[in-house]
Amino acid sequence: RDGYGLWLDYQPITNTREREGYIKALSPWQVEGEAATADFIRQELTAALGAMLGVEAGPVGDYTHNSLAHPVARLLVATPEESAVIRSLALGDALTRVGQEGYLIKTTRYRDKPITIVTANTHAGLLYGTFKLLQLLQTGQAVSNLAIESAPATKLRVLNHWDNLDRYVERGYAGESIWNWHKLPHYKSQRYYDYARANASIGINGVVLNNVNADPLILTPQYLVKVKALADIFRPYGIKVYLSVKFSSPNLIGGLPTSDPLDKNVQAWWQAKANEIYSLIPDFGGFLVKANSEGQPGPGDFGRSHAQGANMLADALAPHGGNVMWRAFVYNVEANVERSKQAYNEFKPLDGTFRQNVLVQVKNGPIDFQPREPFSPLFGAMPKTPLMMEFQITQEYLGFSTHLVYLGPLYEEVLKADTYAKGAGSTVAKVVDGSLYGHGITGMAGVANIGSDRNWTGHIFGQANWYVFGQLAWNPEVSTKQIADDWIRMTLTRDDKAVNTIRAMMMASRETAVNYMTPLGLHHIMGWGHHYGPAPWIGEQKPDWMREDWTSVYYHSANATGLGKDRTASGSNVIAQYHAPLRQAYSDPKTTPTELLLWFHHLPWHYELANGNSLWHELVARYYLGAQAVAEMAKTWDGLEANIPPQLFKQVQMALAIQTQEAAWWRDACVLYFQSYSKQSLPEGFAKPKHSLEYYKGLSFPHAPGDGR
Ligand code: BDP
Repeated sequence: RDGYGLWLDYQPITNTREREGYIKALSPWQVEGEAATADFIRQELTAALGAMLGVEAGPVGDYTHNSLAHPVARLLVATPEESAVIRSLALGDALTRVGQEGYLIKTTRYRDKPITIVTANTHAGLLYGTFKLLQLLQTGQAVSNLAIESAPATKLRVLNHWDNLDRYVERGYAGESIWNWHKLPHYKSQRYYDYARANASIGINGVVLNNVNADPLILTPQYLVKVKALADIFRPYGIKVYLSVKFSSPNLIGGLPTSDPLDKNVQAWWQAKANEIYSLIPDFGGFLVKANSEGQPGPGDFGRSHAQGANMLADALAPHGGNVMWRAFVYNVEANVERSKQAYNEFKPLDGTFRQNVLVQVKNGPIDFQPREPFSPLFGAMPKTPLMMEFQITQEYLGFSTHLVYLGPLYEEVLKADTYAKGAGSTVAKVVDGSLYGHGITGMAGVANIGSDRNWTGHIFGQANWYVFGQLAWNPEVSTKQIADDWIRMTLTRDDKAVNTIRAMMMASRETAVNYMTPLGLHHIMGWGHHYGPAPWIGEQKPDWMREDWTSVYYHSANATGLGKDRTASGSNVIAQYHAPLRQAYSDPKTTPTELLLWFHHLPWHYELANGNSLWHELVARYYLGAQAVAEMAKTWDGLEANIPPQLFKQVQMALAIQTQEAAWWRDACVLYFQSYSKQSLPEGFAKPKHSLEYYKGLSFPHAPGDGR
């Protein structure tokens, strides 16, 4: 086992009692229906139940029989439409409740015999239900008395691939893009099917194939046939394709003199383009757009608003049922407004002016995907607009693909955060799932960490981040601790003791990364461009060409008196963008969560924290704690060798050795750097860094993976 099988690497169930219980409840099994999806479900059950239980593929009679007369299996997977047996069962309005993509898994009786059914209104629902049932087996749960009713909380559950057409993956750390554009459409790699299957197993139903920094060529006929090939592969797995589009495409590939969204010819160009796409891909999902952000073109180039730009695209897609996912990741150094405030300033006034098929896609934090930030104040500020969550699964700021950082707790922290937009309980999750404001169209996007590395994500534990993203998009309220537990059992080991140890490791890993990288609310102090390693000194001597809001000093504001970014009324006043009582809480360091202290406040080095430590002391303590925790994690992992498949064990062990080194590097570089401002010695008990600050400043990484531009 080398990691290719992900969480779907069905292992034989060795506990005899357990296995016999499963066989009794589920064998023989049967899938009714003829669609491609039903075939796929048949294949999956054949493989899974074969491997886990040793039962043969068990079709009972004729799949297409659709009659009450023919023999019925113990496990029946079918829609009511395709199964007279399902239709004959008294399911009440349960199927209505689960909607288009949900499912029921139920132990019931048919002709006086026990039967387990997986049923749904659609084939996609059947697929999700089947994977859920298999997950129960993989994680050792009882299946003799099931009554599961599940429906996704969000409609669009989408991976965003930042993949360029030349296969470079922006912020990708797991090899080149899995899309081999050159060989498409004719060469259909097995990877595409395996990828779709993995996504389907966690409820992901949309894939944006290309980078938000989009190449306009993706919309040319030459590429659209390639896109179609992928769409055809993904369809039976319930997955739609979307494309990132460059706003200036009408000009760049359409030969028009402008891309102004109010220009009739530009509108006609997009309409024709949409027609062309839908003639190839009738269920095409829509467009993702990064506009007027980090140098990308947009409606602002023509004096138009984001809404005017988004609406033009929305109008082109609407007749076909497509959506626009318009990103709110905008900031502009010329605006002279502190970066974290800009998205809100620009988008909030547009609330209510977007077409019905536009979602505004908002990154979880106001700046970027930092190890820790408060939630973006846009959540809760645009009641009339569906806001799509954008999480980053790829670990751009969290250790690339060598650091073990389980992102579940980060996602959960954001989703559970209370915006207070409509009083207490107005969580980010409720904004995103549409329940707070009654939006019908909702979604969650995750920037993929997938590449052509054999194990998909570079780091085995990166798979857990892909997995947890899918699970949270389905149900944002679910416990990420439970998800970690399931993932470990499905991927690494079913030994209870080992599972507990690994789960504890995973659950602590994000806080550990925060501690050795950016404790106490620090942020954006990493290497220039590639974002590899610590570089809090960026911007100390700023050359003219350097954007101030890309420097580190802009964010940590260290000086002789103290540290941290003042975002209260005496500073940039971001706190005004939050609802009461957060606004008040964040205005005072005493009522600001310690974890976010330096995100909101510039505090004196001797500022006393709740635990009695000075800011300087606590900062140092957290850096050392973080680095120490990684070393301990590595030791813990060493003790698990007997429980983990050898190749997986080794991969993680090597990565942990790198992480141990890099955590110490972060600690030493940052402590020395901040010490040059605090002018205080290290508190007692903390060993002196090995090298000088100059040494760390002098390190350079010319070919570290980055943005590829
Ligand atoms: C930043 C990345 C950059 C992306 C940008 C984005 O550094 O590569 O293009 O986000 O989300 O985090 O558009």
